[in-house]
Amino acid sequence: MPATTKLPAAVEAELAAPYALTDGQRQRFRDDGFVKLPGFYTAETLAFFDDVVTTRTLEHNKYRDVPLEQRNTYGKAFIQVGNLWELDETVKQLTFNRRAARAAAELMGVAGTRLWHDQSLYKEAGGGFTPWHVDQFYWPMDTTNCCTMWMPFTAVPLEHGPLCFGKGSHRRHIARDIAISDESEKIIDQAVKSNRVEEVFEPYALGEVSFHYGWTLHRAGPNKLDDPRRVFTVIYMAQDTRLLEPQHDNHRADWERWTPSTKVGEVMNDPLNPVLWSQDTAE
Ligand SMILES: O=C(O)CCC(=O)C(=O)O
Repeated sequence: MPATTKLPAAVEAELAAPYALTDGQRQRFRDDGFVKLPGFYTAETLAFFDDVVTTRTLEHNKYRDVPLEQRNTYGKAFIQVGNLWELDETVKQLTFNRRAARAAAELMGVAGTRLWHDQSLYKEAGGGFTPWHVDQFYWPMDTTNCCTMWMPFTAVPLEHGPLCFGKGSHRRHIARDIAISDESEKIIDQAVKSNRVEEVFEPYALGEVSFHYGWTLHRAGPNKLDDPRRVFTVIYMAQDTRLLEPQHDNHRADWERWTPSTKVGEVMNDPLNPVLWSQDTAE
């Protein structure tokens, strides 16, 4: 693994400092299933990590030699590289940052957060839409207290493919048993419309991030611009989350990849799932 690059002092300080969440933001997250937090990271922090995450993502891009038109819908949607923190000590400092792990805990109202995994999601120039789906379909967790931080390295106007959320859909039990696919796009789109779920599709300002629950319906539009939509995500779960008996192959694959030493019914205390922030150890 490449040696750690020393973080600029201002970046290091920012990653350790809490984000001042308001009561309104916490309430919106719980009511709507997502919240967008402006000014979460500064331009300096974003530019610093953009470089290293982009380098590692392109190095590990399995579609390097496959043109967009030869890929399926999922392959057109983004280049996806998981657990970059295992590949790069500098990225590890981003994935493990206490600012975001604490915000996730405070939004969910739990005593601490554990890492599920990180991933980069780069929607190439001309890349396709991300079909409607719910993330927790894939995750064998015994809790609803799990969420993703979606962190773009740039501002994301509508033409760049920001996330679109189904407001309040984490409480509606809509289409929870479908893997992301052309089918999920069609079925969930119909369900969203027939259940009158409000679709919230807004641009992201530079420095803005969003958090969404594992059961929140979401999708993203295509990238109509000439530069890639460069996004990093970190997935958190409550620190006491236990492994569910897997229900299908996607659960089994995620178990094997993201928490291999955990046994069914145990707290996910695998070395891949450290507690990143806990009120018991907070300074
Ligand atoms: O970035 C995208 O297009 C999709 C992201 C997503 O589904 C997620 O982070 O849960």
